[in-house]
Amino acid sequence: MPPAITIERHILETQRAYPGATGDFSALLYDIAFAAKIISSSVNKAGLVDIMGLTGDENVQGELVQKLDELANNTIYKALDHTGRLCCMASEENEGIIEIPQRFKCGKYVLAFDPLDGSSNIDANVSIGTIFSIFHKVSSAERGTLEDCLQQGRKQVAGGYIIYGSSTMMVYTAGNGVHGFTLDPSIGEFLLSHPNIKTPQRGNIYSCNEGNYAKWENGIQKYIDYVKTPDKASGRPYKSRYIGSLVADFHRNLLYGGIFLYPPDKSNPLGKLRLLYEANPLAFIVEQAGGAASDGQQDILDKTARELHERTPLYIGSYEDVRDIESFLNGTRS
Ligand code: AHM
Ligand code: MG
Repeated sequence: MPPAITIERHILETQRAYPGATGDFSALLYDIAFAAKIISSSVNKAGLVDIMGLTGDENVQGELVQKLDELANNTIYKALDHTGRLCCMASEENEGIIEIPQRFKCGKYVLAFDPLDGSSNIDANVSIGTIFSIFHKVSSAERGTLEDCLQQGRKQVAGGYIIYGSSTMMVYTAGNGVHGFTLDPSIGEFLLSHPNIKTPQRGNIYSCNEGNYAKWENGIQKYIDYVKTPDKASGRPYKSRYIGSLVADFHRNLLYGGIFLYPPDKSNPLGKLRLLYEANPLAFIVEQAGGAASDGQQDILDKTARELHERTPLYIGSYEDVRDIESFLNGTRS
């Protein structure tokens, strides 16, 4: 039996390729994995909240009654605020940047995250996830500033997600391939289960909220009509798969091949998803896996956010499929 490779060992072995590395970055990834284990344990107990509430145990009830996305947000913050590795954080749950308390040292990295994406699915036991992105601090300020958060996607040092599904997995890239780890709950360790993930150049799955079809621009409607039109030679019709939980939809398509779309529509002119902590890290992962991510005009990683919660249209997945949708959007195909 080959030796089990823990996420810690994998991160440390990768670090050896960078002789000047201080270990801060490795430790930061490991801190995120630690927070993910705590969140995973809370997510797995989500259905028990009411049952346990009946016992009248204030402690347990007090902890579990906290909304899970709030709990996930606090867990990540508390796992990282004191480490001296971050200069600031940005979260979907906080309007402004999250400062590192004055009593703690400031570090050289920035963390942007969506603590619990798709959390409206929790009550139905549907997979949800945490998404994160890491940048270097670039401002000359003593502590982190907005400038440190609003960097071009290509400047990311790492991007990743944790999926709380039938098992819990952490998938990340630091620019040297995409690696996936599955949590073994019996020993509390993430073990390398998906080394060097590559996504098919073309898939046969499309994932979108097709209920919005009538609100989409013509190019998107035509693309959707196209993938549904049978043509055996090019593998159409595509299969429609939509969970409504970005991490879960993205993860499935990454492994099987396909495209995820969240286009703009009349009520959301920039779409729904956020550039900094949803689109950017997944775009980094998909490019490293051989796929592509676009907003219809340009690659997601070429964009620079102008505000923390900036939204972006998102077309992400297999390379050929993303280029197809761009050609429908720019009118070279119809
Ligand atoms: P959230 O950040 O409020 O959880 O919303 C993001 C979620 C994504 O997980 C998912 O892709 C999308 O919203 C689904 O939106 P819709 O219900 O419009 O299809
Ligand atoms: Mg989200």
